Amino acid sequence: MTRPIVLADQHHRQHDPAYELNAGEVIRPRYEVPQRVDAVLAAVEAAGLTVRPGELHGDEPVLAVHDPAMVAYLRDAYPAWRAAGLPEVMLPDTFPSPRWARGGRRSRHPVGELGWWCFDTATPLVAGSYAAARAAVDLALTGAGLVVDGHRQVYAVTRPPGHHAGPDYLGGFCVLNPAAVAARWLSGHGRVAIVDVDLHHGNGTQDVFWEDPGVHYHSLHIDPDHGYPFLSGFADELGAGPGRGANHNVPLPPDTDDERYLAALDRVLDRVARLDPAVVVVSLGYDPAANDPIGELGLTAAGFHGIGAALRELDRPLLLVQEGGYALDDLERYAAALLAGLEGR
Ligand code: SP5
Ligand code: ZN
Repeated sequence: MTRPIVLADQHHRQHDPAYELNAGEVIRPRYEVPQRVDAVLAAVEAAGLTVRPGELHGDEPVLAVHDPAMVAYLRDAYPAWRAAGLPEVMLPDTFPSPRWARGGRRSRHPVGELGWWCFDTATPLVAGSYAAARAAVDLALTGAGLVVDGHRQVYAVTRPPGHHAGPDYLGGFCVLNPAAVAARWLSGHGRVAIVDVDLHHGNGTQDVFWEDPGVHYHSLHIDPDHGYPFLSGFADELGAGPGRGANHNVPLPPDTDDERYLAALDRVLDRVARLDPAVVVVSLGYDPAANDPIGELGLTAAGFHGIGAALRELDRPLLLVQEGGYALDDLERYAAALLAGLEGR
């Protein structure tokens, strides 16, 4: 029996801002921290799984998802920000109101420019953030390559996360969208389904594939009336054009427990099985946990075991890509449970 391949390396550590904002308040310690990867890897090591690093990939698959102007901006923004005398942590505070669209005119001021690309004040950037996000994309693409080579379960332990980053915007702790880049690349090899079990709706992934019938996006998440990202993730968002019907949102009420969550996941996975995808990309968050510091759902470790087991039962090649999960003291336990479920233990 082949065991999951785990992909991780050290590049993510370059993304480690000194603080975050939460509803305008300075947060220390932060939620989206390097220790999250360490906790998952502790579970990986305890399970006796081997870890491999990512391999470098060119920009082409990135530019098949993200606006080249945004990628160029992210690559070069930090020095310009600092040269303007701005703080060590880049955060926007001014956003284009819809009335200011003016044919897409963009600010030439570094603060205005950041507010154009980034949709919230919760996504701090530092000098190494782009390199870290780009390395996370490399990790997901390395995983996609392994899946195409015949590996049945690959888990890319990426950070920063990605599913809130869209074609031409970033936010929600996300800079680039590794799962979306991998899924679009994989769709050159057959039909792809994404199953997003992060607590939050993956608005970015939804927008990337909104008109794309080759990648079906399915997400279970906190009802946007009760949690972030507030304006995306409703059940009536179905996709458009040739992608209409290929987007499937399952908003869940606060405190949804293991049993109700897994019942909803089963219904989603029935649809995925009927689609008969060549590959299933899983946007994996541990933030549906009851004790997640920013979460509203009610899962326990048994719930994550159930998610792993249900994914295993799909019997499709799986590429799991790490998204959120912030209960630092319990992430190892949640990852261990998920891996056990995946392996049929
Ligand atoms: C990838 C991912 O999980 N991104 C999440 C981004 C969430 N950002 C805003 C979170 C607001 C949480 N506010 C609730 C605080 C409760 N103490
Ligand atoms: Zn999340």
